[in-house]
Amino acid sequence: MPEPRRFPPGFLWGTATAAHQVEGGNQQNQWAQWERQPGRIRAGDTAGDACGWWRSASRDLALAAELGTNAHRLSVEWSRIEPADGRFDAAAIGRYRELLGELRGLGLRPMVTLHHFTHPLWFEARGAWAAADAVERFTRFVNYTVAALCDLCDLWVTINEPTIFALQGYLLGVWPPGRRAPAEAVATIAALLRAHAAAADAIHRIDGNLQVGLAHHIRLMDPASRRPLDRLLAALHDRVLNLALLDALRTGHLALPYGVGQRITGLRGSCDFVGVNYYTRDHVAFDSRAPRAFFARRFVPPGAPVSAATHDGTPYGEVYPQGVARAIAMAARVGLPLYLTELGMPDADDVQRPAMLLATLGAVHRMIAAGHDVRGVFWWTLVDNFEWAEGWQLPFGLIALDRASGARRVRRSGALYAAVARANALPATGERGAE
Ligand code: IFM
Repeated sequence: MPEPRRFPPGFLWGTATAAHQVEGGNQQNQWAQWERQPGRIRAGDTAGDACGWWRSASRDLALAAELGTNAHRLSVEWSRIEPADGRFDAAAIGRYRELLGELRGLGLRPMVTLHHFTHPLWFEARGAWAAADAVERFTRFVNYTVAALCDLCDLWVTINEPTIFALQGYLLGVWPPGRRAPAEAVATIAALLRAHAAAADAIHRIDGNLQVGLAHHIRLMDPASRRPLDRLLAALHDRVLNLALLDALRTGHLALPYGVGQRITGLRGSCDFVGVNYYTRDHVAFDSRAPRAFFARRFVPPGAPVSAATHDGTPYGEVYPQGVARAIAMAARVGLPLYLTELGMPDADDVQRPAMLLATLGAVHRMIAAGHDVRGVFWWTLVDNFEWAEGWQLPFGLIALDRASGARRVRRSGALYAAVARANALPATGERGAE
């Protein structure tokens, strides 16, 4: 009889959220300001009360425990903890202590992200990451926060998806601050890597046992054909989005296109683990009419399975769960243990997600069996929440949220995740989806 596919003992089965997407009532960060500008967010949505976690997350955290998970990744909201430059709010820290205490009480090991796309309005007004003292300001916040919470959490992510934050906000202009300036995008990534290195050093000084990483979004880039120009463009986009950051972590130097070899103090050796956020892949074709997109057209080939549509009608992405294996292999070049800090897809009716979930976890299992040091999975996300420029239109949750009534309903994929998490194993047979 075939054996269940077991994961290593102590494997973390988690879900992931971010402060602005679930807490509600965050008005003092640059995203809330962006949401107030007409036309920025699909259907005019705002995060609003989100999932109400600032008042109480108890119901959702209890559901996370009922799902059999043993970990949860959340982020802290800098604008709550430091509402004015240099002024810290003990009550906000108190609330985060309560949240972390609640998680631990439910048997969920917390992983805390310090910067997940949002920062205070006062930081933005000072020039955000372009300011000469941005790294110092961030490190001061990190020192305060980690010192206040480290007895409750030993897994820390400094910055979530530096490349996505910089490209969306400073190159494509679809996120705050709405800039379309390639040089600023590159400078922002460099500044975020400096901030990460300084934060990691601060965290390790507070307690050498704390584990620190950065969460990197890997979006696979495949050439649309064997034509040399398609291959060249796919390789270039792969470098910009995926490889340059991993190489910077490995070497401690800024690689093209973020820099020309400049060393970043403390970057090499800053991480104890690398966090990988994987969702999908693009096909890349040379397109002479697309100079703004660096002469590339990125698309999903006709006929490929796709997830829900974004505001412009294009899908969020191809459903390509087996790609997680390639993302793991790619991140392994840094030579550190890995956590899959986000995996998921938007699927309101949960038609595709169950098979995609099992196929994804099957691929993770194969990579572990092949010797990769993957220590846990944090599914994005626990409960439907505010999806940035897509507003409330892309539900990623294992739990569906009815915003009108506040009701929660565990989706079928939630029940499947629960079965795998509880068993710490995938079934040998059964629903295996597109594996
Ligand atoms: O919701 C986001 C999250 O904040 C960062 N990674 C991708 C998710 C889905 O788009």
